[in-house]
Amino acid sequence: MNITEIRKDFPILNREFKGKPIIYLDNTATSQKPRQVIDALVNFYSEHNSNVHRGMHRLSREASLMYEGAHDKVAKFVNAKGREEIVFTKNTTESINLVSHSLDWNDGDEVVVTEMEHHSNIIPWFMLKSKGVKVKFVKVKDDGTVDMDHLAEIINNKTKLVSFVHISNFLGTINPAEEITKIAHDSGAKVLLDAAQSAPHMELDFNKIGCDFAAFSAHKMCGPTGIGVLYGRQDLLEKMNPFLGGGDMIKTVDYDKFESHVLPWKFEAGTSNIAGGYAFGVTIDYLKKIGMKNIHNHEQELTKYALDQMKDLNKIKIYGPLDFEKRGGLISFNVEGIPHHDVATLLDERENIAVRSGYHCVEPLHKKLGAAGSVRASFYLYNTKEEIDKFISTLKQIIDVLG
Ligand code: 7TS
Repeated sequence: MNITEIRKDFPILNREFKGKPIIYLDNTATSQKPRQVIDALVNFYSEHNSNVHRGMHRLSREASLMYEGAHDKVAKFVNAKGREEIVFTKNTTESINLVSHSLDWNDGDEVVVTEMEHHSNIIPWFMLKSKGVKVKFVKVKDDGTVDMDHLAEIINNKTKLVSFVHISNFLGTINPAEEITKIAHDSGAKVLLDAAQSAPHMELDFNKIGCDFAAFSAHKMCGPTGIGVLYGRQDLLEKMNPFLGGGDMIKTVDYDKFESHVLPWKFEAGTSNIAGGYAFGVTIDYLKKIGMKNIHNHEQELTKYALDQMKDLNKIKIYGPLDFEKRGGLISFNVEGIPHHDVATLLDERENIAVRSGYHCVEPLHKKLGAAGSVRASFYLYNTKEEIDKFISTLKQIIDVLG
């Protein structure tokens, strides 16, 4: 993997502030976009723009094929059966909300999530309270991994769904997706995998993992904002009611009834983000050309490189597993005596280093760990060891002066 060549694909990496380059380490929030994806958006609007599934004219047929073809590319990328298992949504959040709205809930049903979930995988289940649905949390152990004994303890025949994050956007932990799925299935529960942080960074095979649903966002994997995916097993999606009603999701409508369209269009009501969807297909081509295994290996190398140095720094508390092989390419930490927002602001002011600070939408676990927030550095395919060196040396300076 030639990082120098890859970096040339990302125009934003040429930007400078005060004569110095940007060091973008906020990839967990959103990734940067390669020229190929930006060009795809421009090309769609310049040459092919039209609504899909609505016109007999050539432009509409062309746009429909481009938009539909992107579903096929995503299906292959995650080893789904085909486009019928791939619903385009707005983002991971909408995908999870689609499942919470469309599954058939009964009073007393339980949803099991882990203590390390993003708010997007907590709030949609809390919102089912009026239907009598209860949310249970699996404990996270001191080493930042899921307590599998506790999981087995709290799952029972009332558990309708186990919904968990594949790679934590706070701890970085890679959860044992196949193992958790098996435990859930053995007790008759369905499984939703929050793949927002795994789909961009590793090879994924939803069929092998065995999950019933999975959610992820294009914008975290070099794609445009406003496009997300809900993967769902075809037999389950067939039985579920549509989340939104309107144009394009119906086969027939009368004054007293309607019949839903075939999958996946049944869940894609109204005019979709057509250009974004098409450009997402181009994004998948881009990632596949580089190779997901190569991307994962590169990030693990960067993570090991950064962790090894950070472990030796004074006054630093690192969250999540210390073994780089058990985590994705992100490191959340705090510096004793310096508020997290101050660390982030100083990194930015001194060397244009973009990191995130705050709760990262994982407020309950921060509170459980006694943290009012944390600083998070997160890596992607275009980051280099030189950037990590700059990040570490600047962090050291900040600690020396203020810590
Ligand atoms: N799940 C996980 C694990 C995430 O990291 C995020 C976004 C989401 C769900 C929601 O994704 P969205 O595309 O619907 O917004 N995480 C972050 C973050 O860590 N910083 O900003 C967004």
